[in-house]
Amino acid sequence: MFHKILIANRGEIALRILRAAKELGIETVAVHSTADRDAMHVRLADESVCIGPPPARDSYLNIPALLSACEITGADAIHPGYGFLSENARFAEICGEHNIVFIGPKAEHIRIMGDKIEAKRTARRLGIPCVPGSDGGLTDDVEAMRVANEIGFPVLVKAAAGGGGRGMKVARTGADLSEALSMARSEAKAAFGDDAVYLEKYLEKPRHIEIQVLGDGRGKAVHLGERDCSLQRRHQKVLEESPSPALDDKQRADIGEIVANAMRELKYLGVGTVEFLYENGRFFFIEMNTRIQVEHPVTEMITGIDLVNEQIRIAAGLPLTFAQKDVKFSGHAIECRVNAEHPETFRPSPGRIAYYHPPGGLGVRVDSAVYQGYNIPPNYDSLVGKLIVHGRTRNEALMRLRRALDEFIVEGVDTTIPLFQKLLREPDIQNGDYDIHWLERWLARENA
Ligand code: MV4
Repeated sequence: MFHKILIANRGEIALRILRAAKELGIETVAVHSTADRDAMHVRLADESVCIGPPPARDSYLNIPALLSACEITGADAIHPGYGFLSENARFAEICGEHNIVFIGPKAEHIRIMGDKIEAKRTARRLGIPCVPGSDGGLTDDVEAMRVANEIGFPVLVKAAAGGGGRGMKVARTGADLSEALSMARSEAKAAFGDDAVYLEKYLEKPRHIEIQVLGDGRGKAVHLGERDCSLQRRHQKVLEESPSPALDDKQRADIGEIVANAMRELKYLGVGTVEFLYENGRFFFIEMNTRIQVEHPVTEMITGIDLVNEQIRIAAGLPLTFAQKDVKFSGHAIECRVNAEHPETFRPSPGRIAYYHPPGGLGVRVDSAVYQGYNIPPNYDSLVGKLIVHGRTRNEALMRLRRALDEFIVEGVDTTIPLFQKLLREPDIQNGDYDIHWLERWLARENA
């Protein structure tokens, strides 16, 4: 097992990793920019190293600084968290070249899944159902038109180097297609330095359902159920829940088994999330994330499995301590991402937290790294914390979430707590009857 883990991240996920490491008896090194000097994970870590000024490119993305911090502290592993370098295959390789274990998947799998065309090819080869479309990148507009006529309009042009909604263009007719192609290519070139694009049938009103997987890298893998992440705004998840209100147990077991088998075949190592669009009873693979995700606590609350603990153990070469038959799902969990933003305009609201009182009680978890007197810096994302609740049923979880939100006091900055209090009064939310566009439609009506 590792002697010392360097946590190459900040905020709540840095604290989350620190907690898992400490419970495994592993020493922790916190790295921070000058803006995060007073961060909670810095205070709680065994050691800390300032790795640069606030801009991420000079600190949390600064590979030489991170490796130097490992060198001077003697850390033998790095946990990248999510965002920053967590899906940077080259960083994973560089860690290996310096005999530092990258706590994450094999670099080759990070690379494959980072190229959305390769990811789909691999998913298809592994028997995972995909959205109909081009089987690779599009060489020219003629081929694009041929594929579009085959699969039928509307179609979606996507960037191979994209993901998370970046570089997507809808074409509803042939006349729209060439413009959509050229816009997608130029945006992809500008954003990612790679203008490769591919085509998919555009699904009008899907849900976003993702499957959590865990593999030991040697052919054993399990799925840990799904998370319904359809409530999103500008491709940022706002609320996630498990199980999905749209699925029954057979659908859950079927798609879970397909994904688990695919990860066994791939010899996938560590945690991963296989993303699907779900429409009219069918699943369509869109992407795979090769990192721990913000919303992982939803899965932890219904399975009782500590995903970061498993990540660290697997990276240290230990076997999975359970098989698929041992994974039991219990109850219902819902997560709200509480941001320091205005609840209607979403304008970021960094600054000093004058008063902070998080909710508690049975089935309530708050994953946050803020505290009373903490100054939320303007340099990074605006996450104050994740409020996760668990209940025996979805209705119990909803009631508990409503109660916990009423208890959650954060003064000194705006937060999106009022947004959630309003959202939970909506019948569609209470009924679980929403798709990926529901939230933006609702916000447009509410803030009109
Ligand atoms: C799609 C789609 C409809 N049809 N692909 C957005 C981010 C990236 N994960 C893929 N995304 C989408 N891909 C096809 N063929 C609609 C979206 C999409 C979306 C997906 C999940 C959650 C929120 C979304 C918001 C807008 C568009």
